[in-house]
Amino acid sequence: MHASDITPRAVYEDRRSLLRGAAAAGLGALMPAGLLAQSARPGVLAALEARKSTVPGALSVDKPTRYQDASTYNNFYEFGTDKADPARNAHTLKTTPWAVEVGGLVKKPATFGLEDLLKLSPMEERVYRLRCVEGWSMVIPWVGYSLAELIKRVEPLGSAKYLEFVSLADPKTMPFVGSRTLDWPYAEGLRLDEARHPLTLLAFGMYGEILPKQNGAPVRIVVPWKYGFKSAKSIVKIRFTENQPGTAWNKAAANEYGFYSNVNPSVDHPRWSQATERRIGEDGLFDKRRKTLMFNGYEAEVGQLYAGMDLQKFY
Ligand SMILES: Nc1nc2c(c(=O)[nH]1)N[C@H]1C(S)=C(S)[C@@H](COP(=O)(O)O)O[C@H]1N2
Ligand SMILES: [Mo]
Repeated sequence: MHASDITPRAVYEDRRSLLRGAAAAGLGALMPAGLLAQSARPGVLAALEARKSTVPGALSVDKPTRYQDASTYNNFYEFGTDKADPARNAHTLKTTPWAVEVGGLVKKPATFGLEDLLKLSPMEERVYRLRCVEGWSMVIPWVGYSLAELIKRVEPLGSAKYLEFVSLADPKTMPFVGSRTLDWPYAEGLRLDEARHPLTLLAFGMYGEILPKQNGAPVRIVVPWKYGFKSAKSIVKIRFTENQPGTAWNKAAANEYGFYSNVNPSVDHPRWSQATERRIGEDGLFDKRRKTLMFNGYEAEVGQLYAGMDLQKFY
């Protein structure tokens, strides 16, 4: 690996925002704890070196969202439903030790400790657009490797058709687990061919550093052509199944959130249009909206997975 293949966080940050961050951190010492949690950046996290991905479509040329925005405007309902809640509350999440149990319809079920997962395959940087079902989007340089690498190791049986991803649900460290918003643990699912697609990422970091807790540390998936909620955070279990698994949002409101949840500007959410989106960090005086693209702009890479399917029906 060449030093030039490694992208440090600094390239994503203009000098002014770095200085602003440093000033906020310095001021923090004088502020009451509550205010500190809201304004200080999550601190310098450990570097996670990665080479640039060569997977087709993996390096969006869109300008990355500022780290400050990507790490403070989050959905992670285990820590509250407000966008600012995860950055404020997720510090209680304990990410070491951590293990991911991989089982179900596989030849070689195994529990992978985080250290082993980190070494399973070389780390790559993937700059993905992430489109939330709520109508906003971000561009985040993730660090990880294709989930397909892990799938290979456990050798799925012929009967395996789907994967279920289960997030941690620990009421002691996740204050809103137990709230009535969702059925806990948070669970998501993919069809096996979707999970094996090289763009489906097992992510451990972002912006060249380990994941902040509010973004799903220590390990999450990122599925860039699907609405953000498909990308489960803080995963502790992956199960291979024959039947389509239930998912947290589908159980909460089946008419609003289907199993597939591919980004699709022509299929509206029952309560709002999905035709446009607001890119976080771009708003200001004018609420600039961008046109949402089919499969979030990844149609060339993933369109064939859905050939012949009625996407109005399988939303
Ligand atoms: N366990 C868990 N995973 C989750 C969520 C959640 O509430 N709990 N929110 C989802 C939603 S709605 C989005 S848009 C993305 C946001 O990821 P980010 O905060 O890293 O941008 O995480 C997804 N993964
Ligand atoms: Mo979302």
